[in-house]
Amino acid sequence: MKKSFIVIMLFLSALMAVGEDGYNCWLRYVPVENNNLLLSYKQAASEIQVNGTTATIMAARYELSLALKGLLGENIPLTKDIRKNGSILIGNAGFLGEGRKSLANDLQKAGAEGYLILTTSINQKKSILITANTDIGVLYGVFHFIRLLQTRQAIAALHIISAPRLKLRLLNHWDNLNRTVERGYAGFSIWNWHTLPGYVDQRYIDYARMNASTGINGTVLTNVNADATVLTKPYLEKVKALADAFRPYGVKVYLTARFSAPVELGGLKTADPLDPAVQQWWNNKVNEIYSLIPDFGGFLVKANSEGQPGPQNYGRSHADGANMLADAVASHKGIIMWRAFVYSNDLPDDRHKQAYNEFVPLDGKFRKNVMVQVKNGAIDFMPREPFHPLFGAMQKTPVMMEVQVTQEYLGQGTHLVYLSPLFKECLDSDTWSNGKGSTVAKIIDGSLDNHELNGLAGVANIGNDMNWTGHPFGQANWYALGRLSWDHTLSSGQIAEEWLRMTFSNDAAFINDVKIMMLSSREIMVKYMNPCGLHHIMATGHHYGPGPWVNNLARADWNPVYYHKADFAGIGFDRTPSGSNALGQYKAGAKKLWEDSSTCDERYLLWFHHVTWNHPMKSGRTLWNELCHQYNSGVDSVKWMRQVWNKHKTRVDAIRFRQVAMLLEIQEKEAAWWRNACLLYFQTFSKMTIPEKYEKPDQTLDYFKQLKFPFAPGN
Ligand code: BDP
Repeated sequence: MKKSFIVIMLFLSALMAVGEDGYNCWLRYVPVENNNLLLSYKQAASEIQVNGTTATIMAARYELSLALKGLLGENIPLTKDIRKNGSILIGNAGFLGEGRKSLANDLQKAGAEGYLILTTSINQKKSILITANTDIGVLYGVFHFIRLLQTRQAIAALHIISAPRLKLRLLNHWDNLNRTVERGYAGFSIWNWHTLPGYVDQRYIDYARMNASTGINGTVLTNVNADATVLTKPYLEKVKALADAFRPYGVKVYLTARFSAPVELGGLKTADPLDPAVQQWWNNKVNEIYSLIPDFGGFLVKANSEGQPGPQNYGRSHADGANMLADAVASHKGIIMWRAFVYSNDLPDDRHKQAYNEFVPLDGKFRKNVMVQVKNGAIDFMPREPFHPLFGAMQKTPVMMEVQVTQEYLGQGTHLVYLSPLFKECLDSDTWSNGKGSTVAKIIDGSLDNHELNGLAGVANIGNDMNWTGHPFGQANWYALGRLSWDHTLSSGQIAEEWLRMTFSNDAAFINDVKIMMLSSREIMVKYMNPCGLHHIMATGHHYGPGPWVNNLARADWNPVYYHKADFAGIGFDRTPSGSNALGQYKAGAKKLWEDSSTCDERYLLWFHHVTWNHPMKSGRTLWNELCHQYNSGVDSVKWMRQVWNKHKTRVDAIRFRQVAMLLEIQEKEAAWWRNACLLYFQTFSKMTIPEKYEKPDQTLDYFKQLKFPFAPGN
């Protein structure tokens, strides 16, 4: 062998030994390091019997074999009939014959998508049975079982019954057909429309695996700012190829429907939803889609919002528009997710109030297969918002929640911000719609108002970067979306711990520290970006970095000054009856938390009140000093996050360690940028000094104002 060849090989193997590229996300099947545990796992998994041959059961078999090989370090043989103690049987309960009867109760609890994992006796041999009423339930059960091993749980006596609390567990991709991703920070779209349908990238299958492992069961492939081209025949064939790739994993495909498609594609003069020719056009289009994709999920629609066409262009209501599409998909069991993210420049009213005012009168007017999709907060995916007042206000309509997994306003691709606490904060909020305890979670899971149709969607943070999400910790937010949509009662801590164990390491010291860092990260981001209820003070267009001074945009409610209303007297948006009275859209129980500026939960103070710079805060500080304190403590906390991470250098592979370390360094700089720019700007109104003990801004306000980022991603 040539010497140079050997040197290259050594170099390559050294490289491979030091790092991981993150592609496998949490489906990393690395050897179990504890010998006792390894032995017990080997004893419990000495052979596998698989009942069934469908594509979904084959996917389950593939995953289980792959995982066991990686975790246990050996190929586990398949058997047709269990002969040994310590076997695993996977399969649909339909194969269990008489044995099924004894499981009737458990199977009933598992429902259509849930599963059982039981330690039991099969052929008089101690075995683990993973079964369900459906094949997809079996696959979910297999992923759960694998997770037990990945997180090093004991598996000697299992009795697990699990069923999803939500029916629709969706990703919303804001991916354009040219492969740019609106608000995407992880490269280009993973959908390579040009090479589809002929070329089905392995990545599509791995995407489906990742989703199924968390319970995600649907994906909207295209941007809500929709392009009608995706509804043309050649593109529908590409969509079909994706649907075929995802189907074994239970991931249904949905598309965004551009409301003006009948005009743009069909050559009609109108897209009026009450026009029979328009209705016919959609019926034909829908039939065409279902002839290619029999289990097509339906449409997500952004209409009459931010320049998108919609029924109001023809003097019709959102219900008229949604119902027309709902009628077209109904016979195919399709659904329409109609977004409530609407606000109009022509209305001088507080943007906070507009969706509620528009949609509440339509409650009860939608077809059965329409869901209204509402963002978690009333404005727009801010670091902290009160829950959207539409939750609990449309009891006759299934309302689903939309959260942003991609971090448009939450640090984009450079900040480590674990979002489960944000999602849970909204889910756990009490709307008081049916008295105390009417949480957003109970509204979106349908239990409060008895809705069969229910769901949660997250705007995806996925792109074609090697590790899918750009920031390695972005994967945790994708994972958390899936886990919470399966079971919103899980705690953020449990989800973080599972994810850390599977993605990085089972080392206790590492998990303890990094979990605390993850759980604190959202609050830290709020402090250095939007403390005390500030919101929408980011720079224009790309939304990267601070821009509280911006006051020159075409629409009043696009300008940060519209939201913070800083003046010489004070700061904040008065949403009490003396101001916009957005508070009036909440029930008394919820309102109570916020209505009085002297008792208001301070995390929302400037969201609901305009208060003086000297307003006394619970800390004993004035508002101005509190803002200085919070901005500084946010920055200091990012320094702490860096220390936590650096402490665990030896516990993480070198590549991912360095990626996170570099990103945390950027995060610290950007946190200081937010602090300095915001304090200097607000100081022009407060005329107060930044207390001595805090670090002084290193640049002038003018410097921050002139920063430009013409090629910032996601715009
Ligand atoms: C805003 C985003 C914009 C989206 C819009 C939406 O900046 O890119 O199109 O939300 O949700 O936050 O429709």
